[in-house]
Amino acid sequence: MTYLAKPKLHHPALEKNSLGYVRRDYEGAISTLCAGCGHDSISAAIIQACFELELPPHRIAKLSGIGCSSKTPTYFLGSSHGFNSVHGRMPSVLTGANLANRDLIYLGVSGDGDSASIGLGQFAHSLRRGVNMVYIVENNGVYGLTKGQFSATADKGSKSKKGAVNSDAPIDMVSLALQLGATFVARSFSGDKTQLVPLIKAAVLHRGAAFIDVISPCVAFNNHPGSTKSYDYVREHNEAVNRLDFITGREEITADYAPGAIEEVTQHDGTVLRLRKLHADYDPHNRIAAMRYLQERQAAGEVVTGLLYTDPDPDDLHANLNTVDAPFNQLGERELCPGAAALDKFNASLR
Ligand SMILES: Cc1ncc(C[n+]2csc(CCOP(=O)(O)OP(=O)(O)O)c2C)c(N)n1
Ligand code: SF4
Ligand SMILES: [Mg+2]
Repeated sequence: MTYLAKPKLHHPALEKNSLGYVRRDYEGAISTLCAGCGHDSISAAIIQACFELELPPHRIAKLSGIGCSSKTPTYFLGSSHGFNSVHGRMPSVLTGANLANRDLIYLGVSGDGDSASIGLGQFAHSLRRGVNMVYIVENNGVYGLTKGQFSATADKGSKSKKGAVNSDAPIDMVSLALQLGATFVARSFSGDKTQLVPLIKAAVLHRGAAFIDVISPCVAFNNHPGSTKSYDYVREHNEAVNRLDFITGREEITADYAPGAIEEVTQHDGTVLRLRKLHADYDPHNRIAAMRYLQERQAAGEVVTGLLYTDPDPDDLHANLNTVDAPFNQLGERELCPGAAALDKFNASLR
């Protein structure tokens, strides 16, 4: 059995959002991942973010590939649309779904094997096309589901559980996302919910390709000394560039950050991202500076986390293709088949 259903009853006094949903309405089946797996913490952060954003579950579509990470959509948003695709193919399925129905919120969940190995091409093209989505890679540096082989994000020189040394150079998903033109790029840690939840909320409301690389330790195969994706390693080397506070048009949701150098980023829909800068010279609007900073800190052995880059006024694939405002699946026969005269006119325009 790959999942267990949760009992439907819950305490009547649980906090409700304005839609009348409690947090549990955003949960899924009981997880069958290993106890302590970072992926479960990411699922909890997604549930929290969707509850706080007061999203109607039926407006969300969650898509994934294959892997322990790609199994996780079963464990959250049980009332949302879901599609568990083939290994490495989530981005193209998500792109197609998004083109057919632009009205849904697309959440792509993948692993480092799923996105940095077999699915690297799909990952790249979905970001460079600006597909409006939140793309989360649950990055543990191994193929967890197939029992712990090094993945393409494993650092050179890092060790497997049995002591084998990885001799290949790593792929840094965040650097790649920046280079490919993603308009929202962040990295976080599954063990840092305070940082991860506002990042997911901001990414959901970002109109364009939003990518979050979440370091997510695999307790079964990659949580030992010698691993650079273990809980201890990430806690010791975590270098956060900013702390986030997310504010909707209506109310401030979290406000527990100490005052410091504050920068506010207003997104296209009026929501505000408030960044408390931990590094005064860090500018999350400068793609090239972000790439340079990442490389410098990486060379010093640090794992940079936080909101690394955002374009406050991005364009998405629909804007680039100039598609109609209505979702394709709501167009009627008249719009989809306007007749021979319209076809002749269109063909003539291409001659
Ligand atoms: C086409 C294809 N090739 C290989 C596999 C075997 N396979 C399943 S999951 C996986 C790797 C998963 O790694 P990752 O995406 O990092 O997920 P994790 O389990 O670490 O969360 C592989 C190689 C497969 N299912 N399909
Ligand atoms: S094998 Fe690793 S990635 Fe898979 S559920 Fe267990 S701890 Fe998580
Ligand atoms: Mg993995």
